Amino acid sequence: MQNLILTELKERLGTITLNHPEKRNCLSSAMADAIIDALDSFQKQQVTVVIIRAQSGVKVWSAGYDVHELPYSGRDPLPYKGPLESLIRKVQEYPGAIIAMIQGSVWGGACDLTFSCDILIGDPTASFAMTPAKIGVPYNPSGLIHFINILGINKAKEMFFTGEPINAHDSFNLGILNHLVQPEEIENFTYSLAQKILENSSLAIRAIKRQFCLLNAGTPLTAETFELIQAIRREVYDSEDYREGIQAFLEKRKPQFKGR
Ligand code: YXS
Repeated sequence: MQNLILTELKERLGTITLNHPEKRNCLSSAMADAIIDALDSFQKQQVTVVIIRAQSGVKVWSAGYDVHELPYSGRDPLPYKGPLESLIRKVQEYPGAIIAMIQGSVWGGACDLTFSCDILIGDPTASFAMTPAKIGVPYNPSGLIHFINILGINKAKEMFFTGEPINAHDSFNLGILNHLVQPEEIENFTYSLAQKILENSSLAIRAIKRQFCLLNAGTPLTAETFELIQAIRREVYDSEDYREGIQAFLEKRKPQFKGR
């Protein structure tokens, strides 16, 4: 089995490179587990900064969740303990800075992954498309909060309702990208920013990141609101449209949604 990711460690700077371009670096459970294991290993070695990237020159940074692994019907497609959600929590809880270095297009759950990183640096080939509505997936509250926090609710709604990519220039203007740099500069720029962080107190960075994460987690929900959200989501992933969305993707055709 090929290595789905490549890892590198130089002093306290780790790098994880997505390495499955044949399947557009889609976030299969195997890929998610490999990234989680790499972060666990870096954490044991007290690695303070981790860069997550794809191979140079790819057109697709990651095509998002592996559609073949979406449950066909009747089960939550994005459960709390699912591979994507576990990976996103691992990134958010990692006791150090995680920088997403983005070249190429980012799709679906991979947007949520990058948005959960601490700093995003992209080149002009970077773009972000949130496509659950194209497939018929209801998404989930913890994911939606990430997009509201970064984009504001209006742009977040447009991103989810249209499923259209946001290009690099607009991503920088919207605050998705911390920095937009030329392809030939992005590696040096990212690594020099990482070095600046490495010069600072790792204890302070860990405490500050934890506070950001707790403050960013959104307002508490009442039990009834939480149950209502689950009922709203179940109506969708129990629907014919959900099954049609997955089938259409697998058959490489446009879905025919019927609203039921
Ligand atoms: O046909 P083969 O075996 O060569 O495999 C093809 C694709 O099936 C595969 N692939 C994927 N497999 C599983 N899950 C995926 N998300 C996925 N994306 C791609 O990779 C091989 C090459 O794909 P191909 O021929 O389409 O490449 P391309 O260069 O022409 O187009 C690249 C993309 C990314 C524009 C295209 O692959 C695409 O639109 N992929 C799906 C992007 C997407 O909608 N992702 C969201 C997945 S669902 C998800 O993330 C969440 C559950 S949610 O929906 O809630 O956001």
